[in-house]
Amino acid sequence: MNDLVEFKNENGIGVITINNPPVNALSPGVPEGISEALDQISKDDSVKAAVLIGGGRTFVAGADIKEFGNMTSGKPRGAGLLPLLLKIEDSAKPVIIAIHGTAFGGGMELAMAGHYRVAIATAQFGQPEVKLGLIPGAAGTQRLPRLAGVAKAVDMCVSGNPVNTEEALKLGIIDRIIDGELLAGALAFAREVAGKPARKTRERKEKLGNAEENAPIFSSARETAARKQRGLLAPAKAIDAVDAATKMPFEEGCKFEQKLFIECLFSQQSKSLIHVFFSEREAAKIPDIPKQTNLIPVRSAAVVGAGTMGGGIAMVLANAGIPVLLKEVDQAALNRGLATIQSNYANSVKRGRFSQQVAEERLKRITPTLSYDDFSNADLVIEAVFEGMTLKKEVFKELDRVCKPGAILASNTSTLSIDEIASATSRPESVIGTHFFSPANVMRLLEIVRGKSSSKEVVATCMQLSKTLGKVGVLVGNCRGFVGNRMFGPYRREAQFVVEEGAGIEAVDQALSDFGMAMGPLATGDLAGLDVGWRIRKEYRHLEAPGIRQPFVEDRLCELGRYGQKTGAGWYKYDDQRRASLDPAVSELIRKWVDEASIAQRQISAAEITDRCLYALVNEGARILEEGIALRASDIDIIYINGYGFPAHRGGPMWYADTVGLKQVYDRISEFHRQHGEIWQPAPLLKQLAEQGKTFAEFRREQGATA
Ligand code: 3H9
Repeated sequence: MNDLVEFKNENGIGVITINNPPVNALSPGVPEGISEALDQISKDDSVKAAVLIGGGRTFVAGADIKEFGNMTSGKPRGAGLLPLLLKIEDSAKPVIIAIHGTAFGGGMELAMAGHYRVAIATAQFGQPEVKLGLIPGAAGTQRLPRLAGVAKAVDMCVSGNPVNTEEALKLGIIDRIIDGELLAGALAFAREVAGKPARKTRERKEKLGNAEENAPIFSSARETAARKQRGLLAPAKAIDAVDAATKMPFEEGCKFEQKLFIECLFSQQSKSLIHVFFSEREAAKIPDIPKQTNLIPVRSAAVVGAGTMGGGIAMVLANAGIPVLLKEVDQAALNRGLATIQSNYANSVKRGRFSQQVAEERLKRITPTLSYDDFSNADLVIEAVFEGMTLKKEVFKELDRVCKPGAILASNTSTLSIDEIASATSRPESVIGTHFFSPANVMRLLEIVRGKSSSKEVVATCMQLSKTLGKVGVLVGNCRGFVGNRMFGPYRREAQFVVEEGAGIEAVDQALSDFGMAMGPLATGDLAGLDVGWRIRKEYRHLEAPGIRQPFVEDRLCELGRYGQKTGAGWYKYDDQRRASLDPAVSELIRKWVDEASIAQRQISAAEITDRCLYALVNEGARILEEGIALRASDIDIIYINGYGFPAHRGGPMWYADTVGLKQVYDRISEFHRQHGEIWQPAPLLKQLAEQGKTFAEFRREQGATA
């Protein structure tokens, strides 16, 4: 055996334990170790059955993803795993797989090769490969339909979502739930089945259905995947592979799966999604804040402002079990805020997300108030009032007066300086930005803005809190708009410029939507409210350099009261169901305005639209990276994927630029610079990396920003 796999003979039952922390991934050495243990079991007459179990916190979370990330050619280990799975299945002595934690990906495939599976109640079972742009590559698409049936196998392989123990038992994925200690239960089970004939999963056919039953399952899955997983390769291939299981003998089905798996593995989409997987985890690591930094216990919270953001934030806290005070200035505003919260919870119950009882418990954790009186108990206060510096400073002055020493004073500002807000208090070390995204109870992103005085404890607590709240926390530095909104400015600026230069409104949104953005930039403006940006632009107008071209259409639309969806009109017009349609009046107005401004009109291709918008993001991202506002390029990617609808299969804007090649991106930006002037000045870091033939990802490593 080796260090990764341990073997013991427990009174006639061979126990094989995988010890590859943290998640027992099938790294090199693990399959080999299991194989050697099986050899011993087969040779030893005193052993009547085997139990395969994971040491530590889980069974097996899959193949070792680190091995996949950089693969461009060669034979992936998935292919190497197949013979081991056959060896397990062909073992003359029954192999019982004992599962706790997760049996995911290759772990699930390993489990399905056993003759029996037993699990504790909290275990999870899944084929999440699709989330990495892959399909199962070790016969998962062939064995799962044989155990769970075709429809469920398609669902699990295409959605990547796991099932719990109870469902796994119902589906036939497992044979027994173990109530007490897993190993003891598995050993008892092994003694029951030892010596009896055991079935091989690959020989089972009873759940494979027939062509007539299966056809609608596959066609509806294909149609849903094309709609819901737009632009992704893996879901369709997963369906094809399960389809093959119903039509081909097992061995042929495995070969077919292998071919599709390899196509996915060497695709750019998979590399991008694997980048996203590791980047999300890396974002949690802050180089100068060690893991053992003291955390401030957050047992109670308060939110100032019961508007859309404040109400949403209160719900997020309440959902995580944290009691929260919700403060407004007058009863009417408080009532409005509470009514929205109540209706949001009622909708969730209606949609079956949770029960009425859960909704009531959550609602009970939110205590409305008109005063700061009870704030002295709060461990964390989040301010979510109107976006204006004067008002924010007034609130923080008051918080400084009423809150206990050590309480975290956070602002949900999306653009304003955290340092200036902190200056209104006598304790800037306790002040930090927690920038939630709308709707706060839905969006996963939380930008955590570190002020120049924010203490390490406060930063570490907020990073940890993001996990408790089910968010992806990304630490950013203090500057106007931080990372997300600072980059969003140039992106939306270019979307407007191309319209001013002759592109159609729908053409702009379509181009970015075809690229994979969840929504086009103009439609996004209408959704968020055009007035938000308008107010911010007015606040900062005095800082603009004179003579720099500014987009004007949105300001004019706002002057006409067209704020977007909420007023029934913005770039588009909306019916009472908020369905958008093009408004010829807007197109006419724009043509009139651009004529008055003497902006030459021309045909603009979809490629130019996407380059203009996306490279504007990238150029600003490069400045942000160079200034250290983001710790690493991948943090910017995570912000854009989770907060701005950037397609994960493109890896985020900085990763996308790396895949295009920074030299090509730099050349195109230089071309825009020549055509459109100062506003397109290439970021110095982009120029430098392009000249050195390097990537943004490499810059991150060279700067030592990773932990
Ligand atoms: C596959 O199996 C293909 C096969 O079909 C065919 C070929 C055999 N590999 O998420 P956490 C690391 S594809 C390597 O923070 P949690 C992770 O990076 C795979 N490393 O913990 C992190 O490292 P660090 C299919 C992995 O408790 C640490 O473990 N499987 C892997 O919140 C802790 O992770 C999947 O897609 C891995 N497979 O969640 C499952 N998994 O501490 C992917 C984790 O240095 N994994 N790490 O930052 C997950 O979904 C979650 O990690 C899991 C634990 C639910 C398991």
